[in-house]
Order: sequence, then structure tokens, then C-alpha cells
Amino acid sequence: MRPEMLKFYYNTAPNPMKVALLLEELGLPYEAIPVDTRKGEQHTDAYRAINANAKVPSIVDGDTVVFDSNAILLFLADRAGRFVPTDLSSSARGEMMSWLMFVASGIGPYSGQAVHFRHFAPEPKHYALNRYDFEAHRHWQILDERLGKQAYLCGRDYGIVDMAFWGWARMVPFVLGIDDAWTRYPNIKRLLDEINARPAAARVEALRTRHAFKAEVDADARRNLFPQNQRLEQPV
Ligand SMILES: N[C@@H](CCC(=O)N[C@@H](CS)C(=O)NCC(=O)O)C(=O)O
Repeated sequence: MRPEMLKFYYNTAPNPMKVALLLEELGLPYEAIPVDTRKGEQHTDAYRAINANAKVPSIVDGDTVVFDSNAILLFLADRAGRFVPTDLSSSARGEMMSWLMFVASGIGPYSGQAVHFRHFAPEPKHYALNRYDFEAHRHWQILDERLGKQAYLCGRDYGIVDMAFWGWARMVPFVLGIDDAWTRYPNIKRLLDEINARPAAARVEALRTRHAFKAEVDADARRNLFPQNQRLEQPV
């Protein structure tokens, strides 16, 4: 019997797209299964059985289930022995883990919250926006400085940290709400352009347009994406 193909649950947001890039770089056959988060498909019982956090991406490969984008990157790269230093006790491995977690716990969350407070949150939001905008700038600045000194985030070799970076990097002008983002962070733009030129990135671009995800952020989408807002309607 033909083994089932790896299932990749995705939408076109930064976290799923970094995983799509690795799947394409590895040349792994996969079935791309859209999860339309604006329609609330992440909250179904069937999907929550795969990802208790009710977010994309997730993968299911046989009886292996992995969720959270950076966990998936590390799992797949380790399994393939590619795009990561494979000697677990090497300094290169320590460096890779540090920068992967920096992207996972810093770049992603601060950029995500900067987007939320800049583009979606109701007023008053000055305090929150100032905090997340400051932290988003600070994190991107750290990567820009690093990329001013070396080709890739972990030195001379392209790897999963660069893929994790790539998922978010194209969003930088939107995250920071500025037109001159690429003048301020030229090294980020340099690596973004380089990765965009890779054949794997072109295949991710094709995946992006394969499914018509809901485009409107209407009241229903807001309920699905920002369930916390329901508490604001209840008396304290
Ligand atoms: N830490 C998670 C975050 C995943 C995440 O926030 N995914 C977003 C898309 S980039 C999502 O599913 N949003 C829908 C929702 O929050 O309901 C990861 O890296 O995979």
C-alpha cells in the first residue's frame, strides 16, 4: 500500500509559509490542506485534535503530529539531516537553537502583536502599540545588524533559521507601518530578496494563490480571530 503523504495544514500567514518553504526546499511530497482561520476552521474539534492551540501550521505524517511552526522546522530538518548543524553538541548547533528561538519567541510574537495593535485593535491603544512597535523594531534591528556582518543568520550556510526569518521578513513594512523599512533595514531586505529568488520560494508563492482564503476581516472573522473581544461585551 502507498504510504499516505504528509499533510500540511496551512494558511498564507508568516508561520505556515516558513514551513511551506522548508517542505519545498526538502522536496518532500505533501498534501496542502487549507485552514481558513477567518472562517473559524481552526476551532473545529477535528482540527483541535491535531493542534490543541487552534492555530496554523501543523503537520501530520503517519502517526506523527507536529504543531508550532518552529517545532515543525526543527523536526523536519533534523529528520532529513539538512539545513541544520547535525552534531547536537557542536557550538554551531547551540548557535542555531539560540537564533531559532529568538525568531520563535521574539520576532514572531512581537511582530504579530505590532500588527494587531497597529492595524486591528480599537482605541485607546497608544501604550500597547508603543510597546510592541518598540520591541518589533528592536528585534528586527538585531537581525539587521547580524546580517550586516554575515551572509545568513547562522553564518555561511542557509538553514531553517533563515526560513523562519523569511516567513516574517516580507511583512516588515506592514509590521512597522513605515514606508522606508528597507532603507532602515537593508540587510533584512538583502536576505529576503535572496531567499525570494530561490526556486523553493517561487513554489511557495504558487501555493499562496492555490486556495481562495476569505479576504474580508468582517465581524465574523474578528470573532474567529480575536475571541477575547467577546469578554469586552460582558459586564465586568
Ligand atoms: N506559535 C505558533 C503561532 C501560530 C499562529 O499564530 N498562527 C496564526 C497564523 S500566522 C493563526 O493560526 N492565527 C489564527 C488564530 O489566531 O485564530 C507557530 O509558530 O506556529
